[in-house]
Amino acid sequence: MKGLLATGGLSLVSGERGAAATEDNLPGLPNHPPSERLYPVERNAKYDLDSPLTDKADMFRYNNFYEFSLKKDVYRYVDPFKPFPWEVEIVGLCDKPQKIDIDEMLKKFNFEERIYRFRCVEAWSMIVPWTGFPLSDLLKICEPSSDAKYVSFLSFDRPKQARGQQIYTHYKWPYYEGVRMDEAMNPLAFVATGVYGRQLPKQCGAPIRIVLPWKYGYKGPKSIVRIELTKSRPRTFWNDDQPKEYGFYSNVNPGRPHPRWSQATERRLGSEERIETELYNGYKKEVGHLYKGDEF
Ligand SMILES: Nc1nc2c(c(=O)[nH]1)N[C@H]1C(S)=C(S)[C@@H](COP(=O)(O)O)O[C@H]1N2
Ligand SMILES: [Mo]
Repeated sequence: MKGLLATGGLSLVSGERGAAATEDNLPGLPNHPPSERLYPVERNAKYDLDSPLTDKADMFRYNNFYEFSLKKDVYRYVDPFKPFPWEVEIVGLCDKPQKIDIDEMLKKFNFEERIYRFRCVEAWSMIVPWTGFPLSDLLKICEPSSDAKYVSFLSFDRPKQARGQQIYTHYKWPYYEGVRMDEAMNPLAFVATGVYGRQLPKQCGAPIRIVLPWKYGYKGPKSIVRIELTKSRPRTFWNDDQPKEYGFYSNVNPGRPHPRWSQATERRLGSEERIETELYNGYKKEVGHLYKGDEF
């Protein structure tokens, strides 16, 4: 309820564009000084794009995070969520399973900024400057065994802090996702702790989320607490929920319509115009070799 007043009330996302988006009225920003001191970090020129960045005021208000709400008003409900302190445990088929704290990650990894396209299965998209490090860096410190063929991710389970986990009981909480090991080790696969040169806001998956820009957005779980290396293919939240609509791979593919809508075009947040969706979200050069092309 607090969000209603704190964020300027009922105006729609598009109505809020152009309104002075000062740092103070951006919702959901956590306050964690050790992590705050990291930002901003240097942009990696290899992952720059010609398109203009999505307005951060839009990105911070137009979210999917079903742990809080099924509508595009997640930012109004994230107040009780406490993303610091936070540990991620890495378990399963590896020589050095471990728990690692966000503050330790800040010291251990080389953080960079990368601008990626982002495509939701609902056919909206954004251009986002993420801060983080390659997922392969995180997996390597655990020394995966040769029989680790898949990587699964688990989000938090805190019904007291996330109202959606109390009221949307038909979902199998906590949120879980997974990819093949070679997908996880691809240089594009990214672990984000920040966005727009600061800590991730709560509604964007603070303090740590997975970003796989060639897949639909739901393949990148937010606020993860566990990573597991497995021999067999893990189950995934949306595939378990609607197996005909959401496959394990879920690579962005304009030629494969969702059973209820086309995937040929997308709407960039902040615009009404529709643009053509590209195979693998435009990252064919980077990830095309991983697939035959008929994966679902
Ligand atoms: N834990 C969790 N992760 C999640 C989701 C969710 O509901 N819960 N939604 C997914 C979907 S459908 C999308 S499109 C992106 C949205 O990220 P954004 O809100 O930062 O744009 O988060 C993904 N990760
Ligand atoms: Mo999505």
